[in-house]
Amino acid sequence: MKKTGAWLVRYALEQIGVRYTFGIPGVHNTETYDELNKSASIQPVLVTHEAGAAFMADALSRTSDQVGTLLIVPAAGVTHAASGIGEAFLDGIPMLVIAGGIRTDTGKTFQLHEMDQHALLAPITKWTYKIETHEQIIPVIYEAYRVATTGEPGPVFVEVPVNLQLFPGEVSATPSYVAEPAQGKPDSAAIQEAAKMLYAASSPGLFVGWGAVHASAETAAIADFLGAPVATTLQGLSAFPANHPLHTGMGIGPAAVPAAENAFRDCDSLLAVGNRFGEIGTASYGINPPANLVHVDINPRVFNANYPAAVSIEGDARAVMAELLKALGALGPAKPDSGRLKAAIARDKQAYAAEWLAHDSKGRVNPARFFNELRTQLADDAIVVADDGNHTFLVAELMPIHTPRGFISPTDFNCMGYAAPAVTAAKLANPEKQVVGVIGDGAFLMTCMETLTAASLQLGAVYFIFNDGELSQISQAQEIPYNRKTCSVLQAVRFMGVADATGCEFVSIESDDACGPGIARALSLAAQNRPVIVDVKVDYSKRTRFTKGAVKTNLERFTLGNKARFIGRALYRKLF
Ligand SMILES: Cc1ncc(C[n+]2csc(CCOP(=O)(O)OP(=O)(O)O)c2C)c(N)n1
Ligand SMILES: [Mg+2]
Repeated sequence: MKKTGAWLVRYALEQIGVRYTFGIPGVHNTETYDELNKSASIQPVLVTHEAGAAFMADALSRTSDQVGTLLIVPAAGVTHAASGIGEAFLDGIPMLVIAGGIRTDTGKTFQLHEMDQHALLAPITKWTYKIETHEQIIPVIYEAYRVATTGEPGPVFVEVPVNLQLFPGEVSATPSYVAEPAQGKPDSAAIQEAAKMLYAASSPGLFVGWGAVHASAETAAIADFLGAPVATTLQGLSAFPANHPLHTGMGIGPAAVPAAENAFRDCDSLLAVGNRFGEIGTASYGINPPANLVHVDINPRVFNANYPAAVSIEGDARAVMAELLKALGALGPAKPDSGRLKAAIARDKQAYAAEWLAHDSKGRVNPARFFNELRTQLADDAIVVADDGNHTFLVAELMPIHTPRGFISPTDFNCMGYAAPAVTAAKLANPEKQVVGVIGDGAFLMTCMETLTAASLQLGAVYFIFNDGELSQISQAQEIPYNRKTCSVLQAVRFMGVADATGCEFVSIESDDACGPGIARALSLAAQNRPVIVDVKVDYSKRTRFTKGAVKTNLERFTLGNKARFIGRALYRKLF
C-alpha cells in the first residue's frame, strides 16, 4: 500500500499513545502538523519557543505516564530545543524528539535549515535515527519509544525528511504497537547480601532519588521494617512523602537539612536507590557514605562511579525493593523504630522551621511563612515545579511534598528557564490537580512567554515568581569572595505587564500578611481555569543549608595557596 510519511508518523504516534506534541510548524513539518489536526487522540500544541516545547515535553513525562513528544523544524528548532533535550538526558526523563529533515531527493546542498542534527544531538540523546524510506517510519518510531522508556529513560531523536512526509511511498504493513514485556528479575544473591548487611546494621538509612519515585510504598515498607530514616536527593524530593514520620528531608551530610544531618550522622549501612550520587544530590560531593553502601539503580554506570558500593543491584527500584523486603523478612522480625528516631526527626524539623520563621525579613516575604501558607492551602496531590536557583533549595528545605511526582525541577543539566513551560505542561497533563510553579525572577524572564500557551489552552496554572531582583544563587556566591555582584543584579521588571500581555491574571504578594489571601486568590482563579502570575516580593537574606554547605565543601577542597588567594582578595576588597 502507499502512504505519505506524515500519515505514517501520525499512525505510529497514535499507536504508542502520544496525546500531545509540542513545537512550532515550518516548511519541513507542515504536512505532519496537518495530519495531526485530523487525529482524534493527538493534540499538537503550539508554543512560543522550542526550548519551551522541550521543557514542556519533559514535564509531561515527569508528571504523567505519557512520553513527552516534540514536533519541530530542523536545525533552528532543534538548536532551540537542545536545552530541554539536554535536561531530559541528564535527569533520565523519556522524550521523543521528531524533527523534519531537509529534502533528500533534490541533489542540492545549502538548503534551508541544513545541518548535521545527529552530531549536535548525539551527546544529549540515547539514540538518533535518520529515516530514509517510508517503510522505516513505523518501526523506527516504535524502537525510539522503546529506547526512550527502557533502562534509564532519556530522549531519542528521529529525523523525517520533508519529502517523505509530503509524498506517498510504498509500505508493506502498518503493524500495531505491542508493549515490551517487563525486564528480568534482579540478582537474588546480591539481594540476599544486601538484606543481611542492612539487617545487621545498628543505624541503617535510606537515600532515595528520582529513580525510586514510583517505589515510595516499597521504600516506606523497608524503612518501617528497619526503623530507618529516609532522605531524598533534590530531584527525588517527591520519592518519599514528607509527612511520613521517618522522612528526614533533602540530603545527608553537612549540607542536608538538620533532621537528615542528625539522623544519618551514625549511619553504618546506607541503601541508596535510584540515586546516582551526582554533584547536586551530594551537595558537591560533600557526603561521606558508610563502607556498607548498598546501591540500587537501573543504570549500572552509576555503580562505584563516585562512591564505592559494598553491594550493587541493577534493576528497577520497585522490583528490587519488593524482593529486598522479602529477603529482610526472611532474616527475622522487623526492627521498627522505638519512637526515639521519629521524635528526633520531628523535633529537628520543628526547630528548623522555627529558626526560619524567627528570621526578620524586614517587611518582605519570609520564605518559610510563604511555604507554610502554600502547604496549608494546597491539596496533598498538588504538583510543585521549581526552576533552578536559590528558590529551588528554599522549596526543597521548607516545602513538604506529599505525593510521588509532586515536585519536579531541572537538576543535573540545571537549565534555567525550565519552570514556566513545565508548569504549563504539568497542568495540561494533570488538569484535575493543582499545579504551581515557584520560579526565580531571572529564570522566569527566560521563558515566561509560555504563560501565553497556558492562557490559550485555558489552563489554571499558578506561576509564583520569587522576585528578589537578582540571580541570587549566583549573586550570593559572589558576595563574599568578590564583594561585588557582576552581572547578577536584574533590571527591575513589571511582571504585571507580562500577565497583561499574555492574558494571565495577576496577584501581588508584598508582605508576610499578604501570603494567605494572595495564595488563596491565585488558587481560586486557577480553579476557574485562569492562569495566574503571582509577584512575590521575597526576602533572600537568610541562606539555605544547601548553599552554606556546598560553599564550605568547595572552599575546603581548595589548595592552601588558592584558599589564601581567595580569602586575601575578599579581605582586601572588603577593607578598601
Ligand atoms: C541556562 C542557565 N544559565 C545560567 C545558569 C547559572 N545560574 C544558576 S542559578 C542562577 C540564578 C537564578 O536566578 P533566579 O532565576 O532569579 O533565581 P534565584 O536564584 O534568584 O532564586 C544562574 C544564573 C543556569 N543554571 N542555567
Ligand atoms: Mg532571583
